[in-house]
Amino acid sequence: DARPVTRALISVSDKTGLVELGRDLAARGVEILSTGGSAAALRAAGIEVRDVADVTGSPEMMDGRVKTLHPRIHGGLLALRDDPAHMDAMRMHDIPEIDLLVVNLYPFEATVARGADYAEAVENIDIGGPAMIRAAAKNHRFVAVITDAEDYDALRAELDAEGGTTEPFRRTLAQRAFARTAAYDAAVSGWMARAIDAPTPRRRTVSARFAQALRYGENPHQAAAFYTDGSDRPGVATARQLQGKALSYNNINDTDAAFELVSEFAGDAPACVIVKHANPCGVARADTLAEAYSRAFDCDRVSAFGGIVALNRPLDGPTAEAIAAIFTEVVIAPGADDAAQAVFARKKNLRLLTTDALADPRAAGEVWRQVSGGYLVQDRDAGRITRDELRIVTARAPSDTEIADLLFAWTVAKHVKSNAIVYARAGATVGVGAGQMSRVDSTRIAARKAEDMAAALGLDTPPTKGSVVASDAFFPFADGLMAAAEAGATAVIQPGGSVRDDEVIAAADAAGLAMVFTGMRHFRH
Ligand code: 93A
Repeated sequence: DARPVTRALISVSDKTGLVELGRDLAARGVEILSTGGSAAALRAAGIEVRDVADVTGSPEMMDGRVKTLHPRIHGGLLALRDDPAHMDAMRMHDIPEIDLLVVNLYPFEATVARGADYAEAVENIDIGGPAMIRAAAKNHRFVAVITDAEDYDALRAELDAEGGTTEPFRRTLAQRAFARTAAYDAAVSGWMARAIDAPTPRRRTVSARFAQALRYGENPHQAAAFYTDGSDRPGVATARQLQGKALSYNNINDTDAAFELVSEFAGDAPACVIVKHANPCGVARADTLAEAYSRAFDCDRVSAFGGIVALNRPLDGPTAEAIAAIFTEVVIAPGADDAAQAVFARKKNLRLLTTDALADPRAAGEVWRQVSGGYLVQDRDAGRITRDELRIVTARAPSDTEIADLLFAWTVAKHVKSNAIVYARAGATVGVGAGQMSRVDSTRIAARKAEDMAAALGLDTPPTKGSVVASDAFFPFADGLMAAAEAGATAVIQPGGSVRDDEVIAAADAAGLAMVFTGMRHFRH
């Protein structure tokens, strides 16, 4: 059976919905205790409030650092109502029972996100709020605790239906409350790890905030949800969805892969990435965005069906027309002009996401992955190779055109699941081999897909003729390299570093290939 709410303590930084809630509680005859700013906002709306300072007999002090940290408050939250000794203590020390606590914390995450300095971030670490939240949540047998303005409606519904708060309701709220204080402290320790430049792997917990429930996970029998980490990195988590159905689990994963890759081409010519199952099946840059899309599409038209498209500049009308001509799941771009939005408006299901900018591929960050019984954490692969860093290892040096294509193919290969082989020509991929257990298989698959496309497009030579090839890790034997040469590649980019490099270089020289070593590997599993 429900416990009535006679007294509530309200102390909120985010004042959304505060006045409505206060009015509603006052109308139900609830006595409201409140702290400085919250009390002022309620009073300004004509709602009767008692100051916490009046209860404690002690003023708010030290710039508000000490306002609710007092036995008259914590006693009122923690006392067991069915324990006579606790009730005696309450009477003896003049402690009022608090039945409902409404607190949301100093906006630490938002303060850090807008780039506040160290001292300001520290000042925004809430102490009294989490202490009260944890006290009320511990004592959920008697006390209800609300930590998010989004739960005010649920509280009103509960009070309407039950005339008070029921134990299952209070338990749900208590669980949420502990989730909130845990995420809050994780955000604080994560910020500090960055601020003091703690070495990786950093000793901290992950700060994940529930963002939305998803219809299902990778498969329909798996329940799923999306959590955000509070970072302001442009991408799928921070994008605006302008139209289309809700994103699915796989959509989010694939859109992330597409956007991270296209962001490598910031400041470059118009570029387009098409992703299927987290691997690019076509990447191109060209004079116009529409042409980049069309060339990316021509890499593998079969796989591009139902794909995710990412662009490195705002979506325009002609590109939108071309994309809308086939079934596409998601389009993500740093903006979309009116003409493009008008085209997509005819495709109700097509999801269109826009970001404020591209992601910075060089920015530091962490990547987490779960294994049974634990998590692996590593720095994001922010490695990039410039032309000057390439080491030419063959008798023939690559031409300028080959160099440009080699760097392009290398960038794409970084975003292809290992073993990754990418053929490219004139700024577009022409064959992608992904995720094979042997490098030579990836090499052959990429070439075969290129042949299939040539047949479908009615070309007499496969587009790998005269292409360049990138390999995300070294060729352990000459066989993979020879397979690429047979497919028609004329130049090769790879990390080097195999014990058989000499053999591989000799095979390249014998086939007249130009080859460069990057000295950097891009495994992606
Ligand atoms: O500085 S605190 O850590 N010390 C406290 O005793 C305390 N009590 C509540 N911060 C404290 N609060 C926080 O103040 C609450 O968590 C809430 O975020 C904020 C509400 O302040 P006001 O009502 O003055 O706007």
